[in-house]
Amino acid sequence: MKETVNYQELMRVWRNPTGLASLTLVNHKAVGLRYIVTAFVFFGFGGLLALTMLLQLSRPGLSILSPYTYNQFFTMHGTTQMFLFAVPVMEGLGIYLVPLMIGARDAAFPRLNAFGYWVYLIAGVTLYASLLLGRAPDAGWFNYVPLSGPEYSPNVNIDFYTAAISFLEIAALVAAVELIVTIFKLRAPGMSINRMPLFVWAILVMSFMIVFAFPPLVLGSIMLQLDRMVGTHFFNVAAGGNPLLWQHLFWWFGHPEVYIIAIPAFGMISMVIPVFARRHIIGYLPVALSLLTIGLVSFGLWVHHMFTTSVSFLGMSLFAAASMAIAIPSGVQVFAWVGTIYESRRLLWRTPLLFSSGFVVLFVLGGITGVMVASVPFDWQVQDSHFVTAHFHYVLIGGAVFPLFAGLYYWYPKLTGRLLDERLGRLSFWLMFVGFNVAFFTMHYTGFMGMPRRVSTYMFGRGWDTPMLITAVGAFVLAAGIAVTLVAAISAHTRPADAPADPWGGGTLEWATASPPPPYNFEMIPAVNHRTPLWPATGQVGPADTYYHPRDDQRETIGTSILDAEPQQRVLLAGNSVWPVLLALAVAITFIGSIVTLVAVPIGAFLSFIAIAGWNWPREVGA
Ligand code: HEM
Ligand SMILES: [Cu+2]
Repeated sequence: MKETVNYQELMRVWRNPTGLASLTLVNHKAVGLRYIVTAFVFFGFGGLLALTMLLQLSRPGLSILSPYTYNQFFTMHGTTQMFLFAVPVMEGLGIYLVPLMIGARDAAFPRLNAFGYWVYLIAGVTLYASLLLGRAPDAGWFNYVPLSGPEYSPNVNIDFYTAAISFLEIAALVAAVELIVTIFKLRAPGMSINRMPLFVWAILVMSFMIVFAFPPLVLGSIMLQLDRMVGTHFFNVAAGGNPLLWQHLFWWFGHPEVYIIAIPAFGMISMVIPVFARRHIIGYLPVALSLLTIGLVSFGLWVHHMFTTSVSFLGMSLFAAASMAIAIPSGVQVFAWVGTIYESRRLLWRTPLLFSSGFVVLFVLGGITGVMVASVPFDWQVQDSHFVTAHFHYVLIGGAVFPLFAGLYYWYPKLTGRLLDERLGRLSFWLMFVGFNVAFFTMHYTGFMGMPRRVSTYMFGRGWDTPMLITAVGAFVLAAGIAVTLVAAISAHTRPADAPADPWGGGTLEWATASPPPPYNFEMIPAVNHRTPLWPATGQVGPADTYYHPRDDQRETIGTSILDAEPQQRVLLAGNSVWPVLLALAVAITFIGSIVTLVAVPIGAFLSFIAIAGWNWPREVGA
């Protein structure tokens, strides 16, 4: 039975302030949207850098970019796409969708959420400011020492890298912590861990991976910053330091990073395919377990990025074997997706399914070249060539951007109340799919022909000019495809927001509330007794008829037990506050200020202390 809901109170308590006061809002949907939109803006910037690079390489001997600028461009491109686009966009989607999927009114720590966003924004703007100043990082996205050390890079460029990256990763870490607690403690009563939507599983695994992968990166960049600024010798051979230490710290983070991006993408595909195949996914349990396995095993692969260093043969063999083994849990997922499509009796070929199928094809291809480069002698041949660039774009664009577009077309009505145009969606898909393959399949060949990555130009007569021209043309077609989706997204907003709550017939809880959802998500929290509570085939219509009713006059949701989701407590959630943005600014002074002067560090630390005190100042409940 439903109790009466006091909508007036709900709206008052959950209101999102507008204008300047919107700096204070903390609601997970507002913060999630900010993450997603900001990440796509950075994706656009990173894409423009890539197009300029390929324009430069389309003919031999061009001088659109000087070698010095070219170095900044590929470094900023890689850094942008990995740190400012791929990870934040996945976290943003998690922040937006997870509370809806698990039937909570907000995430566990709304203020921390908002704080993370501001940190991310400031770090991104700082990196792009360095590019505008012509002083962007230029030692590649993995920033190897000794090239990036004080001796060979005395300029400020690398300081931007070390300061901005260690600062930025605070954002990734707080979002991860916040998502883990939300998933463990705020699931609707009855949503035991084996009933969680697969996307929630994926976000859980991703978040744990972030918690284990990012601290070594932060540590490494702080150590490098100390080498550069106060003359420590962590990486300085002459003084007993070790440059390989940087590679270990970086790739301990860097390899899992690829899966930190790919796992949420897998999760999205596992949500989209069943809805358009009109059946449950085949092998829910193996799929969930293989997500976990990939997460674990991916921490044992990092040395495959170091096959051309002095690591022992035994070590290399072990890491090569582990790198090949990860194809197994990845394969489990592929079989589940293909099987689900194959077993469907009523496939709905809409844009989300198109992008999902395109993903499966590209991901398999990227996986195959991955197994190839996991073989040590093969890697020795293609190391640092365009073959590697081709391989990792198959994994990153095929394995993350395509699923992201599938997810975008699928959840856009939930996020905005507007469906994206189907014809534009198809056009966008085909342009992207064809353009991508023309560009990057060709790159494998150029790599075999010996074209090294990270060169700003090359000479006539190497046999690279025709394939590079084809690659450039393909990249522009890919970009045109992305632009079509941008047009679709903008034109959707010229139409009224009239999307129904569940336009695709989805089965999970995010479709049980309006599109877009009200700020409090659910007036009552439904009790769940099935993996797809909205699908009637299981003998029940709609969410179970038991509801839990948190209070309407304060920000409240239901806390449940970790495994079985038995209702345990009412959880009081924090409201809007100015302190998250102020704390982000104070921490920014510490990190970003250190580029200019080390005095900024104690000043920033002191201001952070004040902001943390303000954040925790006792206040009235419900205020
Ligand atoms: C939008 C289409 C894209 C195009 C046309 C493109 C093109 C390129 C090219 C040509 C390079 C090699 C530059 C060189 O070595 O001289 C490169 C490097 C790279 N790309 Fe992309 N890329 C795209 C999207 C992405 C995405 C979405 C990601 C990650 C999620 C990504 C990650 C990287 C990384 C990590 C590097 C290595 C940078 C370095 O060497 O430090 N790219 N890209
Ligand atoms: Cu790797």
